[in-house]
Amino acid sequence: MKVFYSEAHRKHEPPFEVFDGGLRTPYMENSDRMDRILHALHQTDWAELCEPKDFGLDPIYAVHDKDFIDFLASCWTEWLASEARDKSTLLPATFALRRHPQKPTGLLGRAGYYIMDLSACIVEGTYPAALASANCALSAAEFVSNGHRVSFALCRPPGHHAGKDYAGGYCFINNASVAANWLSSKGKVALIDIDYHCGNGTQDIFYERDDVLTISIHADPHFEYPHYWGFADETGSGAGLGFHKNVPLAKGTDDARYLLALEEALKLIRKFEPQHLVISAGMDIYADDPLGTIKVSTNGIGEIGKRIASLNLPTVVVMEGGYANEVLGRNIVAFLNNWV
Ligand code: SP5
Ligand code: ZN
Repeated sequence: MKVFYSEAHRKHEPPFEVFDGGLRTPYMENSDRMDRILHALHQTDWAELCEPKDFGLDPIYAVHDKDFIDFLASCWTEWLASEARDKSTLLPATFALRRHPQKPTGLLGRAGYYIMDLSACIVEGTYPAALASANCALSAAEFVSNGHRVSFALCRPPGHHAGKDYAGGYCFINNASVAANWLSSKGKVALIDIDYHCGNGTQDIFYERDDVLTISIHADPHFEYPHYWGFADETGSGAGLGFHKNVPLAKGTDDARYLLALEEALKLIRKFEPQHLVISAGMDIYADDPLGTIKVSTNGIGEIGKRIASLNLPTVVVMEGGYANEVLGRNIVAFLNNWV
């Protein structure tokens, strides 16, 4: 299996994030995650690592506002030139609610406009890492569109919380959405998001479209981040009405109950008859994930992969979250094994 991966992520290593209550915590979305996955992939006899190709900015502008990408490109230099005392990471303390159309010109005003929370911390290497990560997803999509049945985009930073014009939840550019949109020029695309958290950015990007079916299975936003998206009654709008599906799950959801929710999603995908499938593959549904409350086992993750693979669609697997670093490699291999 081709695995598209870039070392550029290593320079995106924010020193901390801020949890609810103001608790400064070491950044959970760290490069050790990739080292664990790389180690596990090297133990297999099927993983073939490849450098991504550079697709330029056009496929990124096709899903994100140019102003937002311009902000990501310039904010670090502006941050260093600013008056801030601690410049270790760019992190605003005031956030836009989007109820008011004003976009201020100052750096912190734009930062609070384009970032939704305290876990999308920006450092010098963030923008190059985010671009390389999107190029991994695009390279994986191109490979599959050339007639192969599967590829894995080992993306870091992840992408599914990044919307048209905002970053959030460790995500800056929505890799899976960039890939799905690129594939959509070749026919209908289904995107299934199994990360523990609702894929709000993906929902935002495709909400009004009927050519990309988006489905997210995740912890119920009544108790879990990202809190304001992911409810079952959000089903798309305009032409996209009926082409988005959220499946919120209760705390403690086990393998059996998860698989029931998955079957519901797979039924919709079969009915949609897409040309390609993109999977936002977060591994934070795992029982011992430090950010999760869902209790899916490694066997369960294997079974989820098996059932998705049984759709028999050309498939791009895109890495999203997963923070139980010690077992992250084992879990992603259990998932991908179904395609080899
Ligand atoms: C890609 C991805 O998985 N992003 C997740 C971002 C979550 N950020 C908010 C974390 C809220 C932390 N709550 C603390 C629970 C500790 N038990
Ligand atoms: Zn997640």
